Amino acid sequence: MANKNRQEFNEQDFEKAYDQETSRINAQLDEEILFAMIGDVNTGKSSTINKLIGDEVAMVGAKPGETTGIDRYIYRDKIIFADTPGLDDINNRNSQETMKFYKNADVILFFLNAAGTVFSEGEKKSFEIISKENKNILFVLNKIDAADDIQSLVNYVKQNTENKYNVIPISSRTGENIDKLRNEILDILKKRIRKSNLPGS
Ligand SMILES: Nc1nc2c(ncn2[C@@H]2O[C@H](COP(=O)(O)OP(=O)(O)OP(=O)(O)O)[C@@H](O)[C@H]2O)c(=O)[nH]1
Ligand SMILES: [Mg+2]
Repeated sequence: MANKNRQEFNEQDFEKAYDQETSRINAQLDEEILFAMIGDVNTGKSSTINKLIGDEVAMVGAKPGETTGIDRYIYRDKIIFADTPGLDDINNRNSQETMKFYKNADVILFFLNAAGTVFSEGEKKSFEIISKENKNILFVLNKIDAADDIQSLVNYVKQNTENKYNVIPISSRTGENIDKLRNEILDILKKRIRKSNLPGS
């Protein structure tokens, strides 16, 4: 019990530090940065938005195809998370909307379900198309609470993408590694600030 309390305390502390850091970064950003949650249905895109924002803003459902349109969530006025319909939504029109939308994203969080077929043939095809247009991709391997041997799943994704992209294993259910995902997002944002401060930019 004492341990649990301590962990909760640390999480709250971390949350506060993260809030302050993102506010500071937000003030230094010249333009809006859009993070798009992209991936097959049911991979936990909406659940992860809720964890990142710290509130139940996005609808989550066990039934695939819960998110039916592009939903923008403003985390800070220049830091935006966009939720999207799954790439393999049986309602093809919803998936098509995502395949149009990802081009507007500055950063793509490409979601995979650790408890399903990780980086399936369908996902590989979507990834090929998307990565041709936009290489700012971060893989999010969600549902690690419901899977075994996470490291080999991470390795599998890396091997199939020439080791070019980071893969963050998380659970948006238990909150495991959400801090890692947040840190990765902070790093991406900090690089943006540095870029815009370069002479001539
Ligand atoms: N075990 C487990 N279940 C999860 C996790 N994240 C989400 N889920 C469950 O997976 C289901 C789908 O979650 P959503 O967040 O709605 O997934 P989505 O990718 O937004 O799905 P669509 O909107 O249908 O494309 C829900 O039943 C969630 O409770 C996780 O980390 N672990
Ligand atoms: Mg959704």
